[in-house]
Amino acid sequence: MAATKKVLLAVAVAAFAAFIGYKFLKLKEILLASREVPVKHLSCHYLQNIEYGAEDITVLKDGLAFLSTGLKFPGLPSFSDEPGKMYVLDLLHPKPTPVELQIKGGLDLSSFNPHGISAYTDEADDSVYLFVVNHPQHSSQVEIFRYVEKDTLIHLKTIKHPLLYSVNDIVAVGVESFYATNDRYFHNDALQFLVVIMDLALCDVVFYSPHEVRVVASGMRAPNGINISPDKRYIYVSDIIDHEIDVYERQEGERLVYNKSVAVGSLCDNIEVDHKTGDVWLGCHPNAMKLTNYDPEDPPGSEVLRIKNIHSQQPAVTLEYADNGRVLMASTVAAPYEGKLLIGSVFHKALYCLLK
Ligand SMILES: *[C@@H]1O[C@H](CO)[C@@H](O)[C@H](O)[C@H]1NC(C)=O
Ligand SMILES: [Ca+2]
Ligand SMILES: [Ca+2]
Repeated sequence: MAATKKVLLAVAVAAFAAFIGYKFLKLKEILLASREVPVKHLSCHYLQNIEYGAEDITVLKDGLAFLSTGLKFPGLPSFSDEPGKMYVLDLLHPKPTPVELQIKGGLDLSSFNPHGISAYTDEADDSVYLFVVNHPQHSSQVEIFRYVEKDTLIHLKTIKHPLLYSVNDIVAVGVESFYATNDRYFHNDALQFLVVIMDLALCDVVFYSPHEVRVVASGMRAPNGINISPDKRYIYVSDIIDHEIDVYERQEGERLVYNKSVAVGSLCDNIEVDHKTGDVWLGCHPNAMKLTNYDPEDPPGSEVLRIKNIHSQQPAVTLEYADNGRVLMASTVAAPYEGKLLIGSVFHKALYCLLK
């Protein structure tokens, strides 16, 4: 009897060990832990004044680029004690230089921790609104600003809502409305780690307007970047640990209907869309294990991918830039504008590149 119990116990322990071992293999697969990228450089130089990352960048049709900098995010490196800042840069200028935006209004700047951003131009009067995910004390809220020439943001509103609980990125679709991704389900790190290794798809995309707030897409593992097609008919979401870009069709009443997923083979962060061609540009983490276990001797690399003809039967995914981390660590975003490309990162620098 005692011997049988011992055998059963041994079998149970072995099965549990095998299960944990399997889950760690799964985690290494998710993080692409053994992947190395080939270096593929463009003609680039570092942007001035950007030393602590530019997690998100977006470009208006007239060539003005906005950058969110200095993100502090649990589990990821950060080398500045200062609050985050916003910058603006004119891509039509022969030597584009980021200028810090002055923030006016009631926002607490000492806890400002900007993350995903999105710009919205009101066709009625051409006024520009900048939407910024902010994590003061690691909570989540969305700030809406109006951009005023040349270097001022006027804070209009802070939006907090229980459905906006772990916001990574947003895409504005009106002067006060947007879609947002929640990138994790549990605030608690241990519980969230379990969700990831158990491969549970518990995350969602939320639509917000002053009239209604609701989940519009769910069953995702870790939605990160989000953006919209130039004709505003499709929403693109990067499910970062699935290594896929999900395409949704926008339907009446701001419903999202799943259309398809495009495999990208990398952990893609933010999404930018070329205003003219509709090409989808992705700033990706080629090996996320190197990002979470940050080691300056073996730094996390950078990878920029482009998807052409995303709505066709055969979207083409191409590698546009790759680095092993010696030039740029942990790329998060690639924003194209008429033959130029801005590449931002979690905690490192940002690049200004010429395409072709
Ligand atoms: C996805 O979108 C394409 C392009 O509009 C369309 O042709 C196709 O039928 C859609 N597929 C699904 C499953 O909705
Ligand atoms: Ca964004
Ligand atoms: Ca992001």
